[in-house]
Amino acid sequence: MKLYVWGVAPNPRRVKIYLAEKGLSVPIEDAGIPDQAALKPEFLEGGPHRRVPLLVLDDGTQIGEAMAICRYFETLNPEPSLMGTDALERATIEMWERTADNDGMNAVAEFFRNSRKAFIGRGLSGMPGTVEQIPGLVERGKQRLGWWYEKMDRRLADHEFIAGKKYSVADITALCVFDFAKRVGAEAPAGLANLARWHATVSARPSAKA
Ligand SMILES: N[C@@H](CCC(=O)N[C@@H](CS)C(=O)NCC(=O)O)C(=O)O
Repeated sequence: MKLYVWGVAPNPRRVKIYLAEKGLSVPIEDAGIPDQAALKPEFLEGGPHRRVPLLVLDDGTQIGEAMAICRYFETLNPEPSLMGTDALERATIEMWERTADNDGMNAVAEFFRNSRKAFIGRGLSGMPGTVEQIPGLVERGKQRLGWWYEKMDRRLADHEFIAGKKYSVADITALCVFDFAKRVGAEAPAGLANLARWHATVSARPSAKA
């Protein structure tokens, strides 16, 4: 089994944090070309997914998408639960994880990929051929991310963690969005006190170093 990642990229980090929380150890390989903003051709040509994270099982089966990989490990290792144990908990965690992915991760990706010279002609991750950048998505991505920050802050006003009383994959995806957005210049506005409190709490967990 091998997990393909890429430097400090935020989507592989979701899986790395998840594995650290579970106490699971998986061989890891960096699929990036050193000192370039691109994945190695042999990785891209190795299957249809063309993105990281990618989990490759011993029989060659490939599992892409961060949450699909987490689901695979969660099914094999249910404890400690990070994806919920009953109907309501599972639905709530999925709701907030998908919100973080859609309105957080995709928003920061819109901002980032459409604004950087390194991604000219590669406006969408993984997609082969030329994908032009769309300048209008830079500002709109930031707006969408701003909406997500506010939504998070309101939710966290009366919930310790995003999905409720327990740390979950919703917190993992949100943390990866928050830290990546800060790194690329789309950080959360000052004054969202609940969001700041939550960020300090989840960042203090040893898994956040992943
Ligand atoms: N929805 C996917 C997103 C994966 C993704 O976009 N990964 C980025 C790195 S964060 C990537 O593979 N980029 C490849 C590229 O830029 O060509 C997931 O959850 O895994």
